[in-house]
Amino acid sequence: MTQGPAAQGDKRVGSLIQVPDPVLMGILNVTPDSFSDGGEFFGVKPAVVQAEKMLDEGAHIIDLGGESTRPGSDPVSPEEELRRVLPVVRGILESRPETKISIDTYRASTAEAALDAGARVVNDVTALRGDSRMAGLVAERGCPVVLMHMLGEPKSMQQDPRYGDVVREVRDFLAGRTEYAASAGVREENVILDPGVGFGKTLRHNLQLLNNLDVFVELGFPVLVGASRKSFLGKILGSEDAGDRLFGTVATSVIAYERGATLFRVHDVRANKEALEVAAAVRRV
Ligand code: HH2
Repeated sequence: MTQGPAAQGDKRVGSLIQVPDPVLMGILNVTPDSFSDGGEFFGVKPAVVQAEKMLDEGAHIIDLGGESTRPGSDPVSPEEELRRVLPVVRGILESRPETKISIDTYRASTAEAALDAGARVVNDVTALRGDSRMAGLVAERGCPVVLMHMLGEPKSMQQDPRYGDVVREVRDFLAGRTEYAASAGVREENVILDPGVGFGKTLRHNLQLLNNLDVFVELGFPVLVGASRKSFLGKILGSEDAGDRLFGTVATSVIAYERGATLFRVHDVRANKEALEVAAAVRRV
């Protein structure tokens, strides 16, 4: 199995991230239907304002998505996805030219256009399975790529997901995807792994993954966690409204950090950043 660069204690991700961990990735969904912030930042101006706010709060990366992958969602057309995200990439870079934008897409055409416009990371929830051109594109551009685990597809993934051993199966899947990425020419220092909280997982599966993140860290690549405001938190807390899950989200960030995760994909940058700064200070003593 491939052992990535983090195995040697190097927290750098490709040519992109040379900041100390933890790395905060602020979520920006320009969709009418995302589970938490759907519709809120639909349109270039509100999206750019939200990106500026997250950058001011200390986000290192803005993760921009134009298609919801919430359970039960339908895909949008490639043209529509591009129409949503491209003006926002341009708008953010016009306002804050140094911004590291990650494009949350599984389509090579969308990723390519966003990279051409100045995005620097590809966040692929299908781990390079959704589009046969994606691996080649990422390899050619030499950009960091997030490889995420998902069981099935968004439309049906939450209908009775089953595993023999969820931690082992997700780990084996991610290890296999790192090998695929390497075979396509993706440099190992550009690979980020993500167990895919909420993507074809029950509450128990999500908790088992969070509790065993060190297993993924041991693969030797930086690990990203995207638990922000997700419905498993609502199941624990009894909160129907995704906006009421901030404190639960912060708990997941600190726990994930303690188990070795490096990148945190969150809606609420300031709260998660402050909690992680405290956790990092404790670790440094
Ligand atoms: N979760 C979502 C979308 N993209 N990417 C990664 N790498 N990891 C995640 O956990 C992840 C992701 C879903 O959350 P969100 O973007 O908030 O909602 P929606 O898909 O409804 O737009």
